[in-house]
Amino acid sequence: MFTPLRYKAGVRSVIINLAALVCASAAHAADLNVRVTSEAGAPVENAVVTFMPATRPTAPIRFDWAYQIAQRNLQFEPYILIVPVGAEVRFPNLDRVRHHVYSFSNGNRFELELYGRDETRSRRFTSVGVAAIGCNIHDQMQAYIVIVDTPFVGRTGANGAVTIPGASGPGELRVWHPHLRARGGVLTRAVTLPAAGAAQQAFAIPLRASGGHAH
Ligand SMILES: [Cu+2]
Repeated sequence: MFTPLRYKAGVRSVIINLAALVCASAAHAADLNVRVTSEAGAPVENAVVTFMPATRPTAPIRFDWAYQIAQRNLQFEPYILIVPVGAEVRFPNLDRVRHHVYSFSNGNRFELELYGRDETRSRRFTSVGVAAIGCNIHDQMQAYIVIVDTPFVGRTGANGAVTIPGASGPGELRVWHPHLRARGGVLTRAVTLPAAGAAQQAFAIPLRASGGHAH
């Protein structure tokens, strides 16, 4: 017979078991930790790391950040934007002055003629790759849109590290950085990631002098 007390204890143990299950699955999810440094060992910020699994994911790719590059204080924000191929990117102008946004990058050429404050233009990016973004009026304005066809992607922080959740199995790991001295600015490495637990990968990348650019 179930007494109310034993029933309560039963519910509690079910809750505890559920919590244990959730913790266990979080601990066993395949996390890919990648550290990117210069050849001298300094952390490299703004490197985009992608993992392309041998078995291509078929689900639509969606990221939880805004597909947007704003113009504010004569700078693009953010400096690096990652979007899935086919995404429409907005370019709101939050400055008092007008900007003329363009890219000459192969497959992603576009030009947004001069437009002014609080106006927005948008543009769809249909080619996987990198679109270097500039402004015809302000040479110092620079940004990059990295267009990807994999959900396993991230950008390194100031500590040169990025964690890409859910990546597992065989595939190709790629590191791109605007100043990386390699063909297309990309280094690749074939890897086989474990199905569970955390995997560690490290890249020491050759960098071009950045020409004094803040990034
Ligand atoms: Cu401008």
